[in-house]
Amino acid sequence: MIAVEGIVSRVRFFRGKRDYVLTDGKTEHQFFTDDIIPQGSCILIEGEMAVGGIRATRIDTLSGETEGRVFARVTANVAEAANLPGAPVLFNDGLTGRLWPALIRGALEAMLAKKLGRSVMLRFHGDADGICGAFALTAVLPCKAFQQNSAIYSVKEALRDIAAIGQESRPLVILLDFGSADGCAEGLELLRAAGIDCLVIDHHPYSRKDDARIINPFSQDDNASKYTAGYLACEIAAACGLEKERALALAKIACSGDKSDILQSGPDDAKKAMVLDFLASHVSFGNNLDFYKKVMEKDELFSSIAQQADDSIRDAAAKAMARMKKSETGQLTIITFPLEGIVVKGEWPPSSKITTRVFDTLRDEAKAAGAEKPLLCIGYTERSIILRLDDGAVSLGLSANELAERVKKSMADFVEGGGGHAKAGAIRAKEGFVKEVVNELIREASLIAAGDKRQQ
Ligand SMILES: [Mn+2]
Repeated sequence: MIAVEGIVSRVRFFRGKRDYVLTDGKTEHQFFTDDIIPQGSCILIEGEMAVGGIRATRIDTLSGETEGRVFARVTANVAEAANLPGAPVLFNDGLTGRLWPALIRGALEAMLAKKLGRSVMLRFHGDADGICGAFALTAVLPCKAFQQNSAIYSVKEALRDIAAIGQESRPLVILLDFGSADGCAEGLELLRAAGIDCLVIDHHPYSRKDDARIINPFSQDDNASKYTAGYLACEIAAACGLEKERALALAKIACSGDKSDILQSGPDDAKKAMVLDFLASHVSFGNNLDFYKKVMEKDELFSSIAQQADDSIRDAAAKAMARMKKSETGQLTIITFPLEGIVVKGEWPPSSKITTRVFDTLRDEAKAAGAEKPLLCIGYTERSIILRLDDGAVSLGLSANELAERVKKSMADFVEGGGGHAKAGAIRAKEGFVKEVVNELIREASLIAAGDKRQQ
């Protein structure tokens, strides 16, 4: 007689009969029985060896402490067999090194989920960063993947997911590129109450830093958004065995889409990111990944979409330039333009892309005319302000991030948030106050350009 304990990881129907796979994380046992056993069950079987596996004569469902013990052993066995790398595979700096234990935990969770045949639902943010991360994760872990456009995982969405997979085998929900904001806490709590595990891979500022379910570089540093969620997902996928080249290629597109410079993305990555952003802004909530895969695989389709995406940025930029205002202080040229009526929130093209295009166009024109001067471009909608600076402006002592920090302090009642790098930044103003903030930015920038560098 044979006795084995473990978790039922596969159920197969074959010629009117069921056969099962029982795993302890190291060894898989095939067995069959007339009983109906749900996938994910933790059981002890006794039986005899027969053709096609163990013929079970007795099956006990394990619960409580015994189940906990078996589950822990399965986890330990998977971890041992996984041979996970000791350091980040794609980009190893101080921060990713410190984040590595959390990333490894995510990788182990994914490997375990695959081993146990868990029902996994992946909700990815609808942009290049989220989509590339989802490509990477689904390459190592079978998931049902769906796009999410809102930044908040609401109670409503949690209830929908509970209805969708709550009854399945050891359900797991993964939120990618959103999910750590405080506004998501209630939704996540509901999942937990429904017995659904969850894992959040995100790179937005958050406050619940003791939540072990959240993998987020802001746990290590307050200025960590450049470690994008897509990059983190690629790092996890690489630890799970995704070929390094493929993981790196996806991570570069993800970083390019989110304007992160950690991986030296090139023009090809930027083009792919633009196409994904363009597509994502055109498809509605709940889209799965197949559509994106198809476009990326078909060269002709990809090129024609890239062309369309680019044309609409060009058209929007032309409209914005027809409205721009110019002011000059010393060497610095400041261009401002309202994007009201040109940008529709959530649609293509976004204000950041239009502002960048105006900025590039003006610089190209100045260069062609041999009249290059330090340039600051400010595009704004009802709520958001986009800043672009060239090297000349930076050498005058200007920085988009610094400007954002200044108005956050000097206009605390008018500004909700903002930040960025030296040459690019964004500010969120409170409703009705965007013009005041833009005027203050012009004033501050003019002061600095006029030589008032002591404040830096
Ligand atoms: Mn992102």
